Amino acid sequence: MGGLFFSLPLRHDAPAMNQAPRIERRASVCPHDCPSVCSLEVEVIDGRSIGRVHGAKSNSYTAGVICAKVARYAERIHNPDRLLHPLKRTGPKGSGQFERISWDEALDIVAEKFLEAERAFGSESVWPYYYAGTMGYVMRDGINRLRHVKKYSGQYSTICTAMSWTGYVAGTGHLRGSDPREMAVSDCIVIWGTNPVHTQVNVMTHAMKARKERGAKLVVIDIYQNATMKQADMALLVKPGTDGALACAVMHVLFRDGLADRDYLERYTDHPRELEEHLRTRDPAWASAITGLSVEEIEAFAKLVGTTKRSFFRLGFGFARQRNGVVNMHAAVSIPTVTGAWQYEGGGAFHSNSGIFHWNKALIEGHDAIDPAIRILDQSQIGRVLTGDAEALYNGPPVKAMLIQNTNPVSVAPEQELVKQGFAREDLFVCVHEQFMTETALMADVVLPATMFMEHDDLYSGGGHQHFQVGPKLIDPPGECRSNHEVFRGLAGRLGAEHRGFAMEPREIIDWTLKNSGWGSLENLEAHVHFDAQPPFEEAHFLKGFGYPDGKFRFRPDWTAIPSYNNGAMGPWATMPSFPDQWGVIETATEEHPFRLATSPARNFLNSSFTETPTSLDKERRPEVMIHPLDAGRQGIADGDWVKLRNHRGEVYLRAKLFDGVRRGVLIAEGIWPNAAHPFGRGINTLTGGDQVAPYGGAAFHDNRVALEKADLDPSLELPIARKHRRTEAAVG
Ligand SMILES: Nc1nc2c(c(=O)[nH]1)N[C@H]1C(S)=C(S)[C@@H](COP(=O)(O)OP(=O)(O)OC[C@H]3O[C@@H](n4cnc5c(=O)[nH]c(N)nc54)[C@H](O)[C@@H]3O)O[C@H]1N2
Ligand SMILES: Nc1nc2c(c(=O)[nH]1)N[C@H]1C(S)=C(S)[C@@H](COP(=O)(O)OP(=O)(O)OC[C@H]3O[C@@H](n4cnc5c(=O)[nH]c(N)nc54)[C@H](O)[C@@H]3O)O[C@H]1N2
Ligand code: SF4
Ligand SMILES: [Mo]
Repeated sequence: MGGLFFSLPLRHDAPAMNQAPRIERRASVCPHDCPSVCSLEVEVIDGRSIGRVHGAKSNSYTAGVICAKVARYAERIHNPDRLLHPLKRTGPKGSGQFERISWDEALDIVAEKFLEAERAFGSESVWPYYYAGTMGYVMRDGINRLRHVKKYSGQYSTICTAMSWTGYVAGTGHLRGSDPREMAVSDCIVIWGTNPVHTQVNVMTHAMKARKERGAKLVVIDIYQNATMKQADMALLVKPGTDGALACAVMHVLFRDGLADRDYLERYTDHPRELEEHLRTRDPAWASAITGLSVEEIEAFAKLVGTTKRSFFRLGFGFARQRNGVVNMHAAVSIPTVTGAWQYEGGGAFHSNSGIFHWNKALIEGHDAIDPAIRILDQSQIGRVLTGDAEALYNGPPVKAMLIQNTNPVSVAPEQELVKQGFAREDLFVCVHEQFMTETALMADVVLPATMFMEHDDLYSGGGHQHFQVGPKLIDPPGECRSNHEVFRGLAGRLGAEHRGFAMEPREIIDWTLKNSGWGSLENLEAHVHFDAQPPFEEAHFLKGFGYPDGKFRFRPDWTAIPSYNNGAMGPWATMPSFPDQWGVIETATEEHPFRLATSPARNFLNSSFTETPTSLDKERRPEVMIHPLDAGRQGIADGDWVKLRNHRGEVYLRAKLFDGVRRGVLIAEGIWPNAAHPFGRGINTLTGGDQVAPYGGAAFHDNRVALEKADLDPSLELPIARKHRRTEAAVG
């Protein structure tokens, strides 16, 4: 491994009159919340601005390929709508009326409000809230240092990974798996509940290589014919939340037809014979009735993975965003364990490598200041927390003041009606540190302008691969933008928060973190550009045993004691099945709410990011919901009509898109569009729930029962797309 450091000026086409710009190609790494964490080569023009962004060929996972939205990053970093100066609210909350103030004044206000809340309601009434808008460790997680030192309420980060990680680790005991580059030497790649063509394009690079070079079969399991399924050799279109049934029937066939590796099972797993017995009644006919697949499809899939030793299960986040998602993830990772595929190169399973880096975040997060008595509030329940739900507050004080970084909860969090009510509270002080005037920033009292990744130094590691890398500061930020670290610092001084981390520069923190995690030093890392931390084959494939004391994979996990993600059991954990099964806790359709809605990711947005770039908006066009033509016809809905989706949480308007690649009774709304792109400013998360998924929480974004009806809105109504986040009520009239 290793790579080149591209600092030689490369000449591009010279403009006709002026001197040719000086273009350097500099190494960087994509900071966005995407498992691909691509290694980048950025064209830096005259040391001041950014040109094209390329995928690094020197990184064996990125392999020179990145997504289109980051290739055109100049559109985001040099966007005229970027926040450039601190702002103070002058009109009512959400009015968008702000005035420019100085950084000193802004930080003084925030500090004063935090101290005031602390005096009146205790330190837990301040809630720093953040997420993965940047995946850089210094900038993303440094907020926890301030929180620990000041004893502010903590955040239990459930919104994304709580279900999928738990389900996977329940079986394997470790958050790691077969080297994802091994997909290229696999004979069968099962892409399950992820849409990599949209969400992590590099999976396709390696999978397609196997297909081209070895004739590998590509199986895609999803609930609609998404962009990835269009490329599949075997497309399994299941009903939402039924993957547990499919996995059980597959394993039933494997045992029934002698395709289970019994020697492997005896050696490496906890209860193989009980599992076989348990599966005896879970046959393909049983699963067919649940999943909607035919018996033949299930038999064919089971036979394929049972007879192809090098079968690679690439398990995504999406199918775990169902209320039974943890059980389904665990059931899926049980399949390569029954076949023994883990033993072969190109075989086994992969979900995330986040466990291989063993980062020591003590300095970044200020672990020496942790007080275990301080409550930790559930990120996904922000709507309930801010509206005073006693259970969500652990019967503690209300939240009175917040600092929000790298996340846009007014758009992305479930139970949007509650979230909006919370942010509208006059007695809640909110400071949002952002790159754009997001819908959360619009609700703030103080808005601070943030740097982007090429404007500060940070350290990143890949969840979907095995490299880590530093993304250095390449250009100066525009206006008065400051990094997250500078904000912690500025506030720490004013709040009397003492910690050596606040006095250190990001590069010093990175160096300390590398050294204390066993990964050399900053100097060494920069000399290599990126470092390949892939564990040895035997470890990645669990050939020395799985991550439990007896080394055995758990077919029957103790759901209250899964390593790595645990804030105490929550949700309906007590009724979880012991062995893989179809667990009946999803929001099944009812007469009143006869459809099942999933909110899958759009290709040109990344969560709520890139909804501010013109090309992404043009490509996604408008918020739409995919409806089977027969379902639409029954209700007199034509393609392009306005429709209303409604459930007990609220209602949302979008355009109908008739599509026979969804099952009847299933609706798909790709997003996340700004709320303001929908009539009445109600975004898709108005419909999603914040109830905690068992056993450790999380939001079931793809598991919603809804009613569908044709909406009585002017058919020619086109909303001014939310580029400037204009208020839509006026537009709708
Ligand atoms: N372009 C783009 N890229 C992104 C993102 C984005 O919004 N846009 N988001 C980023 C983030 S934060 C994350 S966590 C990752 C997530 O990336 P993924 O792992 O791909 O997960 P999801 O995006 O939640 O959903 C993936 C697929 O799961 C399907 N699905 C939903 N329910 C079920 C089910 O019950 N069974 C099955 N089999 N499939 C189901 C959805 O239809 C969707 O096609 O992507 C990252 N990359
Ligand atoms: N309906 C529905 N809702 C979902 C999902 C879904 O599939 N469907 N997916 C969920 C998932 S998996 C996730 S992870 C969440 C993610 O939701 P968010 O956390 O909101 O995700 P992002 O859009 O990635 O980032 C949020 C913000 O971070 C800002 N930002 C980026 N870098 C920096 C920085 O260095 N400093 C500061 N101060 N700000 C920065 C960006 O400008 C952006 O506005 O959404 C969840 N919501
Ligand atoms: S694929 Fe993901 S990691 Fe790679 S450039 Fe695009 S958003 Fe960034
Ligand atoms: Mo996520």
